[in-house]
Amino acid sequence: MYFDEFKQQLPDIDPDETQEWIDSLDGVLDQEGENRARFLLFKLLKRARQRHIGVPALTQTRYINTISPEQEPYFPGDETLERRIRRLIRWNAVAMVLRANTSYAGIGGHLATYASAASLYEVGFNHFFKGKDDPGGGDQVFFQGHAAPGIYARAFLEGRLTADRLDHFRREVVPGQGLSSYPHPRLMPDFWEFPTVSMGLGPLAAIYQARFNRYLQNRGLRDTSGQRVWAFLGDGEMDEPESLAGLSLAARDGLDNLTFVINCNLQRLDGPVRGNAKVIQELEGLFRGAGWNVIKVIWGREWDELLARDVDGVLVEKMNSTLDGEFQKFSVSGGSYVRENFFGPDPRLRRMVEHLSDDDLSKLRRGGHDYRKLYAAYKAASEYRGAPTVVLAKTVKGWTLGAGVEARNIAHQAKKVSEQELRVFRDRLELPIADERLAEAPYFHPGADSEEVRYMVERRRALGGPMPQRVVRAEPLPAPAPEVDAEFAAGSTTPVSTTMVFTRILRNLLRDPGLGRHIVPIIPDEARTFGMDPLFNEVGIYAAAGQRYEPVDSDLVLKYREAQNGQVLEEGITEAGSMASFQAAATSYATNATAMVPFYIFYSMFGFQRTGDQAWAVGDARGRGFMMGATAGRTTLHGEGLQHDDGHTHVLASTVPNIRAYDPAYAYELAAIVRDGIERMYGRGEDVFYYVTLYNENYIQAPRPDGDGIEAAIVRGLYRLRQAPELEKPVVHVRLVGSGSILGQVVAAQALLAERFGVAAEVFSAPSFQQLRADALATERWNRLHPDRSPRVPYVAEVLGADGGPIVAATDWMRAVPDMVARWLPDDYVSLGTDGFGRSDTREALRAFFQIDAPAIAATALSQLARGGTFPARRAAKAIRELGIDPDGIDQLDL
Ligand SMILES: Cc1ncc(C[n+]2csc(CCOP(=O)(O)OP(=O)(O)O)c2C)c(N)n1
Ligand SMILES: [Mg+2]
Repeated sequence: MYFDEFKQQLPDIDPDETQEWIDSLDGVLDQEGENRARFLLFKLLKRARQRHIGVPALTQTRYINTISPEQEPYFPGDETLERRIRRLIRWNAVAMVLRANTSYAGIGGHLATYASAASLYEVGFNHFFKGKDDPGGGDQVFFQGHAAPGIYARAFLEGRLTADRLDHFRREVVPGQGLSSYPHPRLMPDFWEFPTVSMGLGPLAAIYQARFNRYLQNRGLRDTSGQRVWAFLGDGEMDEPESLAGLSLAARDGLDNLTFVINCNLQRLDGPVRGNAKVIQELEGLFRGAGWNVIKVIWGREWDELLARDVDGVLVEKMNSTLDGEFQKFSVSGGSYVRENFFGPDPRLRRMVEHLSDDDLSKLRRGGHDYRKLYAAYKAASEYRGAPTVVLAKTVKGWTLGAGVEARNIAHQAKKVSEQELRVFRDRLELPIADERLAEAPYFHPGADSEEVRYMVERRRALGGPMPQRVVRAEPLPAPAPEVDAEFAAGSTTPVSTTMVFTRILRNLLRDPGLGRHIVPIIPDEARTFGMDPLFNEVGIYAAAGQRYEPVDSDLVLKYREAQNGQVLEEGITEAGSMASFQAAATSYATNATAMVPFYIFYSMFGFQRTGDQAWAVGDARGRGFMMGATAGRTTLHGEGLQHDDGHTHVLASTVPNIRAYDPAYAYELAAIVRDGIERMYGRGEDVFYYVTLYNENYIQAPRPDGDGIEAAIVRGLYRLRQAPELEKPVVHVRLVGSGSILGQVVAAQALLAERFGVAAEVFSAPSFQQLRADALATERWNRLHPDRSPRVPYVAEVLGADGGPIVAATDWMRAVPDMVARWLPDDYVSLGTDGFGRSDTREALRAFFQIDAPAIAATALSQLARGGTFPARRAAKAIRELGIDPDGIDQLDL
């Protein structure tokens, strides 16, 4: 609507007045030139903004600091002392990486990133980041992954890490002894909170973390109003699609509890981020366009005086028109080059710096190295209301590391510096380290009583304790009440899907007096597909602004109800955003001292396949919760075709070490898995999370078999569902195994074998091949390491022993899933599955095509019996044809 004001066809109530304004502009342009005209227009726009006229913000402003010198606040710290602290940290960060690489060539580590970001972090540590003891609960800081050395060096000075610990940087095999290469809560659970080093995931996770803090607040679960989320990011990292994916959500939800700090050193790994343009300007446009508050910190204080004398606007124009690639060249080329090539070409600019020596010119710093400018930016960011803020800080990669590294294209990879360079570095940092010790790159600690250490420790104490720090102080949650799942033991009388069963479990959980408030349903625009839309009205959809309109279905019971205290996170079509949301909820027991139970329900194909890296991050972050892959199965979801039919995410899920993956067939199995999961994660505090697949095929849900220990067996992954039928002798035996929706085909195959071929089959349900494999691997390892003891038997082999005939396993997944346990079973174990691309057709046709239907299972059993000599081979061959299978038909993998 704002843009309409500029349209010509809008009526003009005073054309003469309008023409006067246009004439004035023309006059300035003709007589005083472009710079003056631009200056005036910017002034007018600024004034318009101040007076709230409602003109949209420019997406790009001039290439100068957003906060001008007269707007800078009083700096409350001791700038000189804080510089000395920075120097100590810089030194130790470098020493740690050098020592590691001297002792263990190739162990790696980064010097240049932290060197460029030291001031960005230190302003935060000394003046802004609130620790866990802060009454508001403390800030949540996402550290740039490869800046970790500097964070360790600070912890060393504070006395949180010993020199020995620093000497174990990147050597973590002995638990508790090493320091992770990057932030990994899995490996340093008392230190790091947020895994960040997979670029792009940090910015997205930080946005959803800030949003989740608001969710907790608005639902009355925890007061998070005193907390701020800080995300430190690289300018190269911003090219990841995930980095920008959440920007509009952050603005829409008014997340003024969120600050991004982007370290714009203009470089990534290989070279310049935007050599032919300006990354800061590009990012400003993106963020401002998305509705963020943008603060640019481009120039250090030395430039203030020059800009104040820029009466013709030539300096600003030069700043605007110089490319990042050129700025990099100025950084490495020294003062006289800058005089000639930056100031020199324009005589007015050249005159402006006549009073400065070449050395002075080389010391005209970038803003990200000016502590006061950063302080002003962070303060403004913290005080800004109504939108998130991004601080775009221009820095030099490798700053202080010397000419061999600073702003060089190789800076990112630099892991070594010569003794000579180290000497220069030491002198620059003014540290009392003897020449003869330089070769060993010793750590330097001035002592706990030194002024520096006392100052930094005192600052942290005043701000609520050390940072980073991960603590778990959430209360355990109660087990679900019996009413949550009692109904599922009886099975169903009408055909229903496991998705419908799950919806029922979720509803019961939401009503559970002890757990209900802690349940977080997360759904990316698919609730209706899964039959979960009744939740919209029942518990409401979370909306920061509540519901400011009357929904079209307001007269219906199942209305689309948004509310500020809504419980469902209806994320819209963003699996990446939903995973970030899941991560925030799943780690809430640690990051917000409030255990929450997220159920993230999604189209299974678009889960692990699309956002597998985020699942890995959840595992790293020790997240706890349930990922529910609905519409699972290559043939069970039948009409949607190749891009939808998921027959492989159980393989992908099995690559995450702490995931428990389940493929339940019946309501009672699903109920047992969910109950065990809640007790395991929120009662006993195990750092695992779940992947559970759900189907949309309606069938009669079997009643729970009698017998003690059935739930335990379900959780372990395998149990006998049906005995072999009593048949007339002589009887041949086989064993059939299935999971998920294909268990029904296995049960049908049992009848087929008995009725048509006189073969007696037992049926086993295997809700988790992955858990069976985990148990077998652990058992095998024990046996390998204890050759003198009688071997233990893996659970899968115990249940499916050597006797009982060949074993045929069938699922709606790739054969790799049942094959996970093949190694521990007799040689005649064979699997059937859905390898190959899916396609659309009827379920029956698809299951015949992939050979996982009852006839195919029965035929396979007969074939295996024939190979073993207990069934006539010619009869088996005939049976295959009788069962409607073309033995020479096309293999689905060849299509
Ligand atoms: C998803 C992903 N891809 C690649 C990398 C490897 N990597 C680590 S740092 C880096 C360059 C980072 O550049 P930038 O974001 O500008 O950070 P800087 O070090 O310059 O602050 C790359 C490519 C990674 N960590 N994650
Ligand atoms: Mg960079």
